[in-house]
Amino acid sequence: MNKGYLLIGGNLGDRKLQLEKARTLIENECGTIVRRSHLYETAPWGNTDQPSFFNQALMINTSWPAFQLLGLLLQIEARMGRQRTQKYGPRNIDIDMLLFNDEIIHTPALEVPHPQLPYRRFALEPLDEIAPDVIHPVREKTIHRLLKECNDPLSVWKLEN
Ligand code: PH2
Ligand code: MG
Ligand code: MG
Repeated sequence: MNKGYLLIGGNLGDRKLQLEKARTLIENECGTIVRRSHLYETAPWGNTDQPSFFNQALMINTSWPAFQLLGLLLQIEARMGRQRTQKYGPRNIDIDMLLFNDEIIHTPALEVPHPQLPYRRFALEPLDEIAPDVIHPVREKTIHRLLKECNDPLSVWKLEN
């Protein structure tokens, strides 16, 4: 069984509902969600002139290898009506693979660990809630340590369910 850590997020429409829908589709098609963080409201990274995001980290058990999983995640985004307009722009749903086992993958279609993970509080903070002791296979540091060392000044608020 493979272990994947995902970050789901969005900042358009009913943000809580979009994440709920994404979790349902992930469970139906990709594998079992065995851990999930709280929802976090997070200041928009990259392009600050847009609504704040809701983000959540998930740990899934899946029998799919990384590339097949990516294909399924992209299909779910498409089915949920994800429009790809501007880079870092607003979106109703985004599903990113943060980690996949301890694999290191560098391809144009897929990079794992997610190359921006160490620089983004909106990803590290939820991930730290469910995987503080997991070791980042490139940095060879725990997620908790990466969070402590992260300089991203953008705010992240844990939501009470
Ligand atoms: N995703 C982005 C760009 N900026 N900002 C926050 N807070 N959360 C995101 O998930 C996010 C972002 C590109 O995927
Ligand atoms: Mg993303
Ligand atoms: Mg994405």
